[in-house]
Amino acid sequence: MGSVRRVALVPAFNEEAIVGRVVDEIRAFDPSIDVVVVDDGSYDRTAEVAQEHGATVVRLPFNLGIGGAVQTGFRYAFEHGYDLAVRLDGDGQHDPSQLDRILAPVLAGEADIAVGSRFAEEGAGYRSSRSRRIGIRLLAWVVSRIVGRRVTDTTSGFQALNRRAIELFAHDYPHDYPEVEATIMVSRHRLRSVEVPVSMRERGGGRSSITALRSVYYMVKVLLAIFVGLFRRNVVPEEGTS
Ligand SMILES: Nc1nc2c(ncn2[C@@H]2O[C@H](COP(=O)(O)OP(=O)(O)OP(=O)(O)O)[C@@H](O)[C@H]2O)c(=O)[nH]1
Ligand SMILES: [Mg+2]
Repeated sequence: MGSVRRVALVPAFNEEAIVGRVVDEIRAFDPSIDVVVVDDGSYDRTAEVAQEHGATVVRLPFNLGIGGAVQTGFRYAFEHGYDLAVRLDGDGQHDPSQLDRILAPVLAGEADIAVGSRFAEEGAGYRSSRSRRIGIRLLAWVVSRIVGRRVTDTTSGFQALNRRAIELFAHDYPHDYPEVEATIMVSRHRLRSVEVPVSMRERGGGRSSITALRSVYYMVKVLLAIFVGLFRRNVVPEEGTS
């Protein structure tokens, strides 16, 4: 892996409590990887903490939301010529010591994008509220039907991507419920995507964007977004635009 130009992209919104540890742990896994924290208009010290821990920080002028933050990261990766990117949440849920699992299929040239799944293994012990679990199953079923392969974790942001996938997401990334729609986008662009079993932690600090009450609302909206997305034109031509 030594010669591959690689970057870790970390979207973070008000994650001052944990983002420093996330940066340190990524470095512990791979001391020579570049770490880029996209600070999504935080009102706390997220940007300062990330910088103190040696990350490059891209500061958005105001809170764009997760999709905008993630696409900013991919643009950075594309424009700076990275061949390989990993993406981890800034709240500490993705364990950098498991990066080798998601990197393996991409480095082997078997996939353009590999996604860590909490639910790929039977009986995987990820704790979540009941309403959220039902929602997760329903979404997984809908998305699997659309993309024609089994997807178990439609909202996972723990991902490894090669240059082709970086290029696609640099040019076009959904903003509302990005991971779910992005999975479908990847399939429509005929990129090769695989799921890899991982374990995820509970949040290390801060606050989740999805409270129990909002789960149902989230489900209805995301299903609508998927439906609308089916009629969406592919923005990026099939052969790369670079
Ligand atoms: N909530 C939220 N998170 C953002 C935003 N922009 C970037 N992020 C980051 O995106 C990542 C995912 O957000 P989370 O709120 O943890 O979403 P989640 O992981 O699906 O939900 P939990 O499982 O409850 O943590 C975190 O690293 C956030 O810091 C934003 O506008 N809102
Ligand atoms: Mg999270």
